[in-house]
Amino acid sequence: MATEQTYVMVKPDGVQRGLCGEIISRFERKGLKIVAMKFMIIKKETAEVHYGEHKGKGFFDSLISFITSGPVLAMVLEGDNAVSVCRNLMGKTNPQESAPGTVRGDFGMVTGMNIIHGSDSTKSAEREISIFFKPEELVSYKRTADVWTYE
Ligand code: D4T
Repeated sequence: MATEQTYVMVKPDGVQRGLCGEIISRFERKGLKIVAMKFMIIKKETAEVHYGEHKGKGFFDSLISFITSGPVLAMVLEGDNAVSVCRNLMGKTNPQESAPGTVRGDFGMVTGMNIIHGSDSTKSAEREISIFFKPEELVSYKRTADVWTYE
């Protein structure tokens, strides 16, 4: 089993639209384990580090001002292949192309307000988790439901 941790974040539009509970619930019901969670307003400098790969692109400034415009709900989720499992639950970057049943497919209309972020690789996950969480904020525990989740 390839147990991974991934960084998932409900963006300011998702928070403002009251979707935090719905989104957490989807990940929980899937079988992912919550390892850490934090509600915060991201500082501009931190947002620029997080989205560093997009620096210089046309949408960079609006992306930074959007992601810092209100609170986000940041979390670390764990499970077998958690990175790709979470990306599949989120849907494509453009919500108009996301499949129904995904978070973006069910709730979003435009790429610039696509409700949720999730790491796109285990390398990105490691980097993003370390930007938003201290190692001691990741909670290590045994989840009894795992015996009914994994063979
Ligand atoms: P994030 O990183 O937010 O989970 O989104 P994705 O991984 O699905 O997509 P991304 O890195 O390509 O884009 C990051 C972020 O920028 C916004 N965006 C993206 C935008 O406003 N306009 C654009 O043209 C693109 C490509 C949306 C997500």
